[in-house]
Amino acid sequence: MEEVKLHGMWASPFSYRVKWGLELKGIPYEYVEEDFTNKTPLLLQYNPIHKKVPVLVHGGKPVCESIVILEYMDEIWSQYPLFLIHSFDRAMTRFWIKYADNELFGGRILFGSGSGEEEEKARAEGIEFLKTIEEQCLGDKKFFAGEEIGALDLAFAGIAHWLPVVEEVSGTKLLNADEFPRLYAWTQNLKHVTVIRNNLPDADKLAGLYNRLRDQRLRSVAE
Ligand SMILES: N[C@@H](CCC(=O)N[C@@H](CS)C(=O)NCC(=O)O)C(=O)O
Repeated sequence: MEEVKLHGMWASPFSYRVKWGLELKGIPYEYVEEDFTNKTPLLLQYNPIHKKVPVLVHGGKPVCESIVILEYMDEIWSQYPLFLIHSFDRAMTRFWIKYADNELFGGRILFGSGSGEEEEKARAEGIEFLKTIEEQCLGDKKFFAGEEIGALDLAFAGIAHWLPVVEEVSGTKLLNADEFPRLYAWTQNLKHVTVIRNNLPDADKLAGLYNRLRDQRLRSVAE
């Protein structure tokens, strides 16, 4: 089997999408941790356009962008398909992932200019986003992909583990169990899946990082 390497970063939900995909498929891989203040020359060589993680290197060839990587993995390793089999279902999955990846409200709440107005707008958009995916995408299913987790669950996992940290650091509650019972139940179901549970960044460490970055951002805006 050709060598598989994953360049990632411990706090990056995009890196975890790929890590979980590899774990679900049972693919042995070497993990390379990237430091964003001192990226490895290999990362810059593999992803010269965006210079971002994750990058999956398969047999020396780099594949970039988490969702492109997951699709590639399904084509190369057919066990535990992450995308659904039927073309229509696959198209819907891609649609919702694109929708989610355009919604960066968490980043705006945490690392915006700190203005109350901007945070309130990001919060309102976040709640609208959660409502849309609960009603129109999750419905009454256990997981977004059905009975087992799939690409959509990996793509939305930020809501289950990263969002609570964003809420804590910013003091802004979005995912209320009373308001979003089905989505909240999904976050619990997801965190019970062994591969997810065993591969999550420490929430306190994540909160420490987000606090530092938020302070830096607020100081630079104040200057
Ligand atoms: N659309 C990309 C997003 C990847 C991304 O934003 N990666 C961040 C970490 S979460 C990164 O590498 N940032 C490094 C930097 O901006 O210098 C994907 O899905 O892979």
